[in-house]
Amino acid sequence: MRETSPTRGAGISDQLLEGILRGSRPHLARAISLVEDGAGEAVRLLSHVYKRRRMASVVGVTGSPGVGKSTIVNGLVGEFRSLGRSVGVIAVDPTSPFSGGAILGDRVRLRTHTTDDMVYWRSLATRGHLGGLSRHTGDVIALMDAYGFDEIVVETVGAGQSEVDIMKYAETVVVVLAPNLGDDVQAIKAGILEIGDVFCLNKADLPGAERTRRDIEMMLNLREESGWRPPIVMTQAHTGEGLSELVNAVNSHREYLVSSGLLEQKARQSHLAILNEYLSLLTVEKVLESAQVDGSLERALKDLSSGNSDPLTCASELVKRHLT
Ligand SMILES: Nc1nc2c(ncn2[C@@H]2O[C@H](COP(=O)(O)OP(=O)(O)OP(=O)(O)O)[C@@H](O)[C@H]2O)c(=O)[nH]1
Ligand SMILES: [Mg+2]
Repeated sequence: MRETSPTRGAGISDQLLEGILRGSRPHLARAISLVEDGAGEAVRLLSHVYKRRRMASVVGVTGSPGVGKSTIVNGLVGEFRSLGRSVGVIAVDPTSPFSGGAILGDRVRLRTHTTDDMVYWRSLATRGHLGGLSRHTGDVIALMDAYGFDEIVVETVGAGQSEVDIMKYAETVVVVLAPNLGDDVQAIKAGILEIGDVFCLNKADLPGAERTRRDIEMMLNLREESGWRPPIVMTQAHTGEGLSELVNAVNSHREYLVSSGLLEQKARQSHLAILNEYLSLLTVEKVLESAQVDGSLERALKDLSSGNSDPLTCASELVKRHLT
């Protein structure tokens, strides 16, 4: 049966919610666009969606540009499908602050499984949001979860420190590395080591793979002891080699989270992150709005340009004035 598209106008959030819960793809697509556009109806929709979460497993895939993240995500989709699990994929694209368009306009999009009903791909633009994730990532995960995907895979822009963001939403973070990338060793040192639950050494067909594996191993030895020792899985994502081992490693980590009780802690972390996003959004909006009305914003801007005050003082005065 052909699925009808949601119509415009009043009651759109109710229509979309109903469609999503019934598993309608066009409704899910429309809802994600609504959320991305920051439309007013999105707020109402999300308030219902967050109550209808089914708790899909969320896997984050992160790493430097070009290490093979998309190829791996593509392979993971295939592996999950062979286990009978449905998959929603979110790929976060970097957006140029100048053009508003994707920087990597000519990037190869690896999307097989496009005719598979149980797989859905969606790109989100970061739109200048600090960090490698779109501001809406948490909301889109909630939408895909309410829709009923068993697995949600998020590929993030590999942009150094910002990769840390993915931790807020993913239960399992796969850090992808490739042999002989001097930068990667730097990245490991810069904190990426702490965020990996599973390390994937991709492009294992290239020379130097074994040495890089030992480097990662050594750095993992320096990591603080915990109940989970992140495995290093060697893959050749372009041929599919090692991908089932990668899925096994992800599943083992999941089992560990459940048996150790850490899963609950992760959920709290993710709720806190989303709450944080909304708190910042709402408080900034409120302060700016009322500061505009009573002229205190204008005064602050004047003080700044005349050098009579500094941004930190101005901001705390505005917060004191308008938030209490
Ligand atoms: N030799 C080799 N090449 C690979 C392997 N996996 C992926 N590639 C190639 O590496 C290139 C980059 O792969 P992508 O999957 O686009 O990498 P990415 O990390 O998603 O890239 P960005 O999203 O642009 O950061 C492509 O040409 C792939 O075909 C591998 O295991 N070995
Ligand atoms: Mg990619």
